[in-house]
Amino acid sequence: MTPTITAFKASPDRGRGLARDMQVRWALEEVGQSYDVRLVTFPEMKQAEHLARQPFGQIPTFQDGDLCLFESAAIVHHIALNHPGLLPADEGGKARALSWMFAAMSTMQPPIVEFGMATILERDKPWFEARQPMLEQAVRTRLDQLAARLGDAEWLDGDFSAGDLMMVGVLRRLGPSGMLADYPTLAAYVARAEARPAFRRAYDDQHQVWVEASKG
Ligand code: GTB
Repeated sequence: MTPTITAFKASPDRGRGLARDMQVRWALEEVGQSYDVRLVTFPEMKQAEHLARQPFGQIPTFQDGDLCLFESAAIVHHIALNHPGLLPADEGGKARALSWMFAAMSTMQPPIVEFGMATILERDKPWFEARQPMLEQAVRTRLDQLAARLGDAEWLDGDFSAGDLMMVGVLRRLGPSGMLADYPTLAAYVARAEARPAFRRAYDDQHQVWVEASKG
């Protein structure tokens, strides 16, 4: 059966692949699983039909037969468990890849998203000038630690895995800030991931959705 995912009909990121359907598309491309996409508007995401798929009224979701999943990391993990290509064969390697997926979502993502959202939403607020350096430092602390662990390695733990896919998905949200330029090994890590054919296919597909939406 061909799974169906949900994605923004008109993504606020203007097709830059920063919304989280990108990670699901990328995982499906990595394992060679074709998929359908149901595009949803913001109002549709808050209606009962979509809330049954995603209780918080968000994208992405993943439906395969009777199984309906939400949370991008859970979806990518499910794909990785059910297809070869995104997890090592040994149990220890699988568990470590899951650690990196959690690290991406729980340790790296919160300061990165908070910094990004403050840049967009709080620029005109009186506290912005005082708060932003603190938020930036919180991101830099995590980038320093991640760069120290990655060193000169190609990927976080052996071959490319779902852990790298989720980590790169989070790091890409720093793109507009230019901050990664201060971390050459992390910038090269992201560039290596973005050069993967599966990433390119996923990126192009979601970008095309934006192109169509912007035609009105
Ligand atoms: N924890 C959930 C997951 O990982 O699946 C979070 C899902 C989520 O945040 N979904 C967002 C959403 O549906 C889209 S991806 N938001 C609508 C809502 O909450 O009403 C987050 C996102 C949105 C926009 C940009 N952007 O414009 O750059 C980047 C990322």
